[in-house]
Amino acid sequence: MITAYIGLGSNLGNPEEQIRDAVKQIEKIDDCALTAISSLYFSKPMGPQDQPDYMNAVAEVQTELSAIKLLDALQRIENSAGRVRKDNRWGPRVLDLDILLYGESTINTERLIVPHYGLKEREFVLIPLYEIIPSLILPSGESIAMLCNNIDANGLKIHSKLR
Ligand code: A4P
Ligand code: MG
Repeated sequence: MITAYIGLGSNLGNPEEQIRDAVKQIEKIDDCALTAISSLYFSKPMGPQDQPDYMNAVAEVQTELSAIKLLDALQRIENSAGRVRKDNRWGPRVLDLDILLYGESTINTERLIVPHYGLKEREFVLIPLYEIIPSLILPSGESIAMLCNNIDANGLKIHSKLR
């Protein structure tokens, strides 16, 4: 059994509804139990500024799935939310589900890079992660507490509880 962390993000359509719906879909993944969920946060867009604000959250799961099977399941949820893959980097999206951490694993394959490459620079990932597991140490040896201390919150704020 592996503990993995999933980042949820949305800034198109109805972001709150899409994130709440994605949480329900994650709960239904076989061989995967949702064990914690952060609050739902408002965040300012990273990247192009001419796009709507985001809503972000982080989920903790305990899973028997391999990392790639977990990615398959998350991409099915993204696709069923109507996600259209475009090549505009950091552009707006209906639903983005990223594997932030998969146990202590470091993965570097064509389809999957874990820990997620943006993890340490994103307040909308670090702060929700800290909310659910303040004692977390990354595979790099860095603590989530130290990373949160050193990041600009960039207007990040709690919108509502997800549970
Ligand atoms: N992939 C590799 N590693 C992973 C991983 N750890 N988890 C591959 C998930 N997927 C991973 O994904 C493209 C490919 O990455 C997948 O097919 C998978 O094989 P994608 O979801 O289409 O693209 P992406 O991850 O969204 O990449 P992109 O466009 O660089 O976006 P980012 O970096 O995720 O940023 N501002 C705020 N406030 N909040 C946000 O959530 N998100 C973005 C998107 C921009 N600005 C934001 C937010
Ligand atoms: Mg993604």
